[in-house]
Amino acid sequence: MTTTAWLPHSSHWGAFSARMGAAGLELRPHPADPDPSALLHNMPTALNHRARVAQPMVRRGWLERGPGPDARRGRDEFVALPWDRALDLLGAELARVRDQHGPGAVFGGSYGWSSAGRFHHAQSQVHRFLNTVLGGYVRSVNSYSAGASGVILPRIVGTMEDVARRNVTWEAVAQHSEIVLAFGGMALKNSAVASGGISRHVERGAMDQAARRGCQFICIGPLRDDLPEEARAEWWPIRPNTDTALMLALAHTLLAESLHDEAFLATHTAGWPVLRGYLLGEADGQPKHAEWAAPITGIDATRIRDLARRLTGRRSLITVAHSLQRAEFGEQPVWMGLALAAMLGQIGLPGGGYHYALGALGHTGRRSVAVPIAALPQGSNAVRAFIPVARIADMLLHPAEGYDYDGRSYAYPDIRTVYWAGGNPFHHHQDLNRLRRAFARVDTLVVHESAWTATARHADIVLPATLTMEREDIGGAPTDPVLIPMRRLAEPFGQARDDFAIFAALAARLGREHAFTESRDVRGWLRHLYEPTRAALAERGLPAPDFDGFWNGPGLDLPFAPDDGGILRRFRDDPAGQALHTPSGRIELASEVIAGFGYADCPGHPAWIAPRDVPHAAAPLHLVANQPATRLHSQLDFGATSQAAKRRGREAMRIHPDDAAARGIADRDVVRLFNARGACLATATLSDAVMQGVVHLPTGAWYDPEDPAQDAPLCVHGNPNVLTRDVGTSSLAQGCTGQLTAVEVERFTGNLPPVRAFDPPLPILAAV
Ligand code: PGD
Repeated sequence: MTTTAWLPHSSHWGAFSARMGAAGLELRPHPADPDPSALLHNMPTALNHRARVAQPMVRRGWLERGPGPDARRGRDEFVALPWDRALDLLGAELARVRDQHGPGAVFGGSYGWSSAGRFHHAQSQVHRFLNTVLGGYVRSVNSYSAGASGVILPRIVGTMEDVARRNVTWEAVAQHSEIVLAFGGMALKNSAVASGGISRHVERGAMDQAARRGCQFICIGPLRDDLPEEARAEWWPIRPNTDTALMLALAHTLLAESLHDEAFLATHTAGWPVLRGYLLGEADGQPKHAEWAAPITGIDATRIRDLARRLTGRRSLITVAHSLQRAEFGEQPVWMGLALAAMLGQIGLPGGGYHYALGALGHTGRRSVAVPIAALPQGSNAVRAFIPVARIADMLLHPAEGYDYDGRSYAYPDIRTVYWAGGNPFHHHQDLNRLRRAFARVDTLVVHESAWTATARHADIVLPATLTMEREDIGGAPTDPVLIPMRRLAEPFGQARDDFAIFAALAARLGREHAFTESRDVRGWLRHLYEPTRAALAERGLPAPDFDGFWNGPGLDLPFAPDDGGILRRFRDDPAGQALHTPSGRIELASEVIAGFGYADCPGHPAWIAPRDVPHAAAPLHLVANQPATRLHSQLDFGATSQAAKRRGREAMRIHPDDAAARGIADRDVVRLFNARGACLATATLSDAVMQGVVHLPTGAWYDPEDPAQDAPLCVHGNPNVLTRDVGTSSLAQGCTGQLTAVEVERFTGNLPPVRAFDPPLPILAAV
């Protein structure tokens, strides 16, 4: 397929247009984008990469011995099968599990970011298939992004949508904020990405505009570049996972010096006397003053008190990054950040108050689109069982065992089949050696993938999926002002098929094709999903072309709703009439409901609970394992931007020059990171943008075990999730704690093993 016409398309990291030239795919970003993402350049090289899955594959052991637990997953041979045979086998296996064990034995949580289109969204496709064809599945709730905050925020202030999306906008920051205290920073690599698509990256410009006006940005965190240069920020290095102690000390100073807004606390909050008593140490005898926090955080007490004073008498904004809650007791900084903002009394004012996760994604700090954007309906799920998403290995390893979550006790279901499309657990989950043991226990693991990720390598049945560029779709997000006709840019690789086509063929084998497809083909679905947007535009008297007009255009402009400050502005202005949906109708600085759960790891008010996963003699460094800057999670790790940032073919780990010198490590040395759970190689980059005592290895390098037959093989490529802990944030939310752990690092002196993560597994056998 070669076309000289530039055709529109979209991705989570940016809308663009492309054409297929003689030298391959050429891309140009959306013309309205002031700051396009370099992640776009991962796309062209992906189309024909050797890492692509070319045809259906079935693991040899599964083919020969049938379904059942098998420790050979991840190191067995694969057999290439024709589509019809692979689908027949899978259809029969799904029918077996449904008939013998019921749909409650199928885990279809299938967590993952998938791709940007509204229709081919793989997670929605797999959920719709399991609901309409099998009768349901065990689902997962919450996300790896916001596991703790997603549970606690609704109990203390409002939903994620209201607190992280429809809250302080970047326009308001640019115009009104005077001091922004950013716990965990607001790194542009995170806001470059918005699920569903983004046509304008505005964050750099907004911070630049604010800083030029005199707004002071302060980055609290172990990495200096978690705020961009344009913010002209002060960097306050802090010992990882001690932000709650700093927040408490800032709050204590405000209280001790009567700088807090007593009137706002009286009219807009509940539980202030409980929090005040805790700050003063009434029950535990320990006032949470700056001297108390200094040795915990590593920040001098005088500076803490000065910072508290600087926050008052001006428009202050407190932001708390997702990263802080992706750690042990991650609920606490989310709650205490809100409490600190409440004490400052600015919540609901333009550019002021509290914005959880501002800059965590390109959705945050945006106005909402005023017309609906349809998504694929998923049908209804007859299975009630669920797990908090990051508890997957616990579920597979401990069927029927009990666990606590959000005030109730549950038992893990007994899972026989795991079905994954659009996610990569060998990227997103923690303690990967434990995950391997967990996946060894199921009867069948099915994966739809475009490339040989480690998840595909551990599957029994691998079905080759198209990349978004190889299909037609509609791109749009509720925070972006353009609906994009995503035109097909290339022919499918090898025998790859769309997830929809795969599920339609399986549904036919299970006698439920119409229930799944509703007798629509892809174009039929796109027309159907476009209609609500068109109708709403027409109703407002705005340009509303029919589907063909939209499809042949460059993208349809969508109106934004006004920047009204969301629920917090309304609540500020009218606390009785616009009460919050919390038990008290107010911001809860203490929660009787949470206190009633009786959890020691999440008490009834924000509290300092010393983390257990901290550096010690055998693992003396903090590891920060955060989002990468050169790819989205693990997607297209073989693409040009991601590859250009690797050093000696491995992921780059940043280390402070003093920590490197103490270990005899030089820039570009290959190093081994290790702890009791696992080990990986990476290449050292010496940098004083990382505080001493901390090393930084982002997530997303594809897991590449040197010898998969071992229990805890060395990952030769640099996936930090071989090191992280698979433990929930607390009994309240059971969120993922992958952001931080403790490690040691040494120069690697052995024979350097090759990186094989992007080579297809060998041998691949032909079917007999
Ligand atoms: P991705 O790499 O985006 O990671 O975890 P997630 O699983 O979402 O995986 C998406 C997969 O879907 C890719 O393999 C891609 O090829 C595939 N895919 C894309 N489009 C399609 C499609 O159309 N069809 C099919 N069948 N497949 C498709 C991300 C998760 O990781 C997240 S959201 C967070 S916030 C967490 N962050 C951290 C962290 O900070 N630290 C650690 N240690 N661990 C984390 N894990 C989490």
